[in-house]
Amino acid sequence: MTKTTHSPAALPPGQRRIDFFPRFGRRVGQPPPPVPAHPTVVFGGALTAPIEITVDELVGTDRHELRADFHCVAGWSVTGLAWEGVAFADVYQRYVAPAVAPGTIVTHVMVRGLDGEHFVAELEDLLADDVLLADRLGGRPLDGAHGAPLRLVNPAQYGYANIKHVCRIDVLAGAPAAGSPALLDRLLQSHPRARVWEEERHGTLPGWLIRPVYRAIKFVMLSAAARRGEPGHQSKVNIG
Ligand SMILES: Nc1nc2c(c(=O)[nH]1)N[C@H]1C(S)=C(S)[C@@H](COP(=O)(O)O)O[C@H]1N2
Ligand SMILES: [Mo]
Repeated sequence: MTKTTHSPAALPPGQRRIDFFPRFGRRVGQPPPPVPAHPTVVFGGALTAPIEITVDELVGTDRHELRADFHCVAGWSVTGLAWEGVAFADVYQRYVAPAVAPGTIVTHVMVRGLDGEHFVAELEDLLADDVLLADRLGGRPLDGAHGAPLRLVNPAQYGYANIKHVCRIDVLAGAPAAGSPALLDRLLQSHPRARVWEEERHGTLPGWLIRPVYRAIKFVMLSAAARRGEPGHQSKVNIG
């Protein structure tokens, strides 16, 4: 599978390398969501009818390995993660495209996790050949910290677009209506494309301008995780 065209030594603008892969994100204060005994993904939205497929079936054929860097909007990057799973594009062609309601042109895709987090991506961004639905990391099944049972991996987009614990994927015929007007949401508003090399950190502010805010968040969150003694902070086994 083809990967990034950027030099392996280079990081996207405003990013700093760290040598462990922390559990991170908005839900980091809560335990990871429990994984059902027989996890499934429901495909819905602009389909003739929703489709439910077991994770085992989804990842069972046409598997790929992907070595890729991971970039969080808060400014940390981990390099050389070894993911395994299936290409999002293959899943889309096999299950979703044939079920799209007649006359509908899919432009966006909403990916949702068992913890309720979601991201809406442009379909085109998810059809890139380095976008996976991954069930393994570093030669082992994904753990709760990093997105069991299945996670979206899109190295070209910030971490917040890499939804963990995937349980639902809805295809949409247009961009969704604007989100919550709450102050915190406006301050940390995601970018609709979230492309790391373009530094699309924020919905309205230039990436470089908002860097210090995210760096402060990174500092607070990584310090708290270190105090909790989370595994990524003692071992480097997951990466490289
Ligand atoms: N389901 C879910 N996916 C999520 C998040 C989350 O809280 N819940 N956080 C996002 C953010 S902001 C980041 S940086 C990455 C962190 O991934 P990690 O915990 O594997 O490092 O997951 C992303 N995907
Ligand atoms: Mo993030």
